[in-house]
Amino acid sequence: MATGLSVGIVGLPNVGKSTLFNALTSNEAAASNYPFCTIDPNVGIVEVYDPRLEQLSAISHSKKIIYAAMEFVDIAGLVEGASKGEGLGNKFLANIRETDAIVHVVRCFESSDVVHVAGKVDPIEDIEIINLELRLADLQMVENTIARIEKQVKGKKELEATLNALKRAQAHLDENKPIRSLELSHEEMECLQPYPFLSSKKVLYVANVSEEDLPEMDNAHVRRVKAYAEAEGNSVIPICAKLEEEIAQLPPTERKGFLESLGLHQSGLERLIKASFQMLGLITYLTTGEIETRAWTIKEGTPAPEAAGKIHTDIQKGFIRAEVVAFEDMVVYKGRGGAREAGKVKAEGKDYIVKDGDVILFMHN
Ligand SMILES: Nc1nc2c(ncn2[C@@H]2O[C@H](COP(=O)(O)OP(=O)(O)O)[C@@H](O)[C@H]2O)c(=O)[nH]1
Ligand SMILES: [Mg+2]
Repeated sequence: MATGLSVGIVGLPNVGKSTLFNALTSNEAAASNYPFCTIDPNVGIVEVYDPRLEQLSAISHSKKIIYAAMEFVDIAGLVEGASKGEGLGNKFLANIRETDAIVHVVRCFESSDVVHVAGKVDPIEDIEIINLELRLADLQMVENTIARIEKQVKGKKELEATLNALKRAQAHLDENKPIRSLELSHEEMECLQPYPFLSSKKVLYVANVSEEDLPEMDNAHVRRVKAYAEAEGNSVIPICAKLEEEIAQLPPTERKGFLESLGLHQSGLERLIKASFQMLGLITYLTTGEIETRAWTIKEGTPAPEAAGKIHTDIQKGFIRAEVVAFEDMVVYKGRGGAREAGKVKAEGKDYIVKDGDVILFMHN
């Protein structure tokens, strides 16, 4: 995968997944640096817009800007019974296994034109249908794995820990709980690491509201989803997918004015991308020069050499130090030279933990 970060869009049929996905990926500015974005019609690569890059690029007179990127996968066909193979269910469940996190779209709009699969709009029931399928698929996987390992375990003590961890996972799923809420020891976590549980993935709910709910994007359905998600420790982003579709068709220069005319400040897609970043604990550091200004995505808490490894493994291996300027200082002192004169360039060693907005020049041999 080109970006190293993939999010699966799930939800019942007719809730607005494809509308949202198409808006994300038809965005004119999107994916210009990612030539592989058309391999699969259900997979799209989206640039993570970040105004800091434009500012830095102007300071450095960069020839190009490369934004961070995220992959979205439109996972269709999840219906009640998917874990039993209903409606090609297993194929779609397999697609989810390959993603890093889940965006769960929930229908919070009433519309007599759009049929609801269950005949009425009830976001909590919808959420629970999907979540149940994910847990059932996990349960099936865990049962098959336990059966297989039990045959091998005789004389192989090292498999016992894995077997015990799998049995704990099984018991948890049997209680109707997602793996994400199972507290695991470090050892158990390592044992379960090879098994891609669907219900262990982080979830962000998108409450798809009607055009009539703009600009507040609040209604009784949304409030129920928020309460439900809060109890689970998950977040909700209210979005009007129909509106996002319209915005994506506008030339980029007209989007802001259009949003503001509706009383909105940010597109739902921007909020969704930001929230996905946050959910995955990701941050961005920056490099800038005449050739390019570029965003690099790392996990929060990444030490400098590993962050450098994103650019090239040679820089990680030969790491000497990181010369770090905070983004704000780059702006105030108009570049690295000015920041240096003002004493704002810090030389950091291999234990330095990279922060969001660090503008870094790596020294290596
Ligand atoms: N009124 C309204 N209709 C929507 C909205 N989002 C999606 N739809 C409609 O709902 C139908 C199903 O949407 P689609 O994105 O194909 O759903 P999917 O099955 O989840 O991929 C389409 O006719 C959309 O135009 C929305 O925010 N408001
Ligand atoms: Mg669809």
